[in-house]
Amino acid sequence: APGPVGVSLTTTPTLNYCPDKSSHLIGHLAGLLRETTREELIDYFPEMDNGGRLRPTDCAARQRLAVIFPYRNRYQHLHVVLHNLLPILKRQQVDVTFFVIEQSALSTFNRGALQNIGFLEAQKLSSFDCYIFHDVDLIPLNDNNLYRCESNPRHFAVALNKFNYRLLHSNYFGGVVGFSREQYLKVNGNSNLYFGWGGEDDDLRIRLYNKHFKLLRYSPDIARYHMIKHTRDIGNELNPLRYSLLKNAAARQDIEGLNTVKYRIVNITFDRLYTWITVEINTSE
Ligand code: UD2
Ligand code: MN
Repeated sequence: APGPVGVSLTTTPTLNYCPDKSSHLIGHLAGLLRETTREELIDYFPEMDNGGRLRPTDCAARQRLAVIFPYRNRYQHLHVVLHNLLPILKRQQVDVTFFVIEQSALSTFNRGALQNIGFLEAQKLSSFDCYIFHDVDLIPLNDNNLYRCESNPRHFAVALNKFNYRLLHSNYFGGVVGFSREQYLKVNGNSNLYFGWGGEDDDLRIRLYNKHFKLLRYSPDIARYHMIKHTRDIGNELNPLRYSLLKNAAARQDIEGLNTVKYRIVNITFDRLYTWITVEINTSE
């Protein structure tokens, strides 16, 4: 059977393909909020392969998914979210590999650049069909929110507890978003110019519209998340340049982004739960 439209197939199955929709889904979920650790999760999910890959054992997934977490100093959030995601993705019969892209402490946080780095580094290690960029503090509350790529980019985090489970506005593109490999290349990834909080998600949505993509969303009932309560991190202060950068987001799209991201790898660890990549981001553009 062929894969979904617009998504190339890179797995060579020996098993039959998984059904289009898994029969194991249960719908609404309460969300597990209790704190956990890496060690506990390794015990709970012995089927994880080194580097943080989970895949169905009884069928061949149609896509290989990379989940990319832009990350710094959020150990608790990361592991609580993984504790929630792993059973969901198991039931969805997804072939997923988790990447933690950690920005070293030297510079202001840059979520867009980290997402670009995650894409490039994941691609160096294996061939993925689908990339989901995931805030480290968002817990899915319905397993019908399928973690896969389709003919257009998807906004997964539509309805959040912090916005009373309503879509903030029709252009909102924060939290969790998904692109096929081809889609991410076409939009030239994220802008690398947004240091600190805000704007980078709007920039990415402008890029997507500018390349004539549509934005896919499930209903708020399905695309529902709990954001773990937190304050703003040190080193991720409100970005005062965000509005002026957004003004020429479209004009910059092809000359600044995935094709210009500058970074230095500090360390790569292939852990049982994730591939953990620590990077230094160049601030002198
Ligand atoms: C919103 C968006 C987020 C992003 C951000 C503005 C939602 C649900 N999320 O998040 O996608 O657009 O606004 O930049 O609307 N992080 C770290 N360490 C840090 C700082 C950030 O790991 O020191 C990562 C982590 O994955 C976090 C994400 O960056 O979830 C976004 O940062 P946030 O959670 O502090 O910002 P928030 O909740 O306002
Ligand atoms: Mn958050």
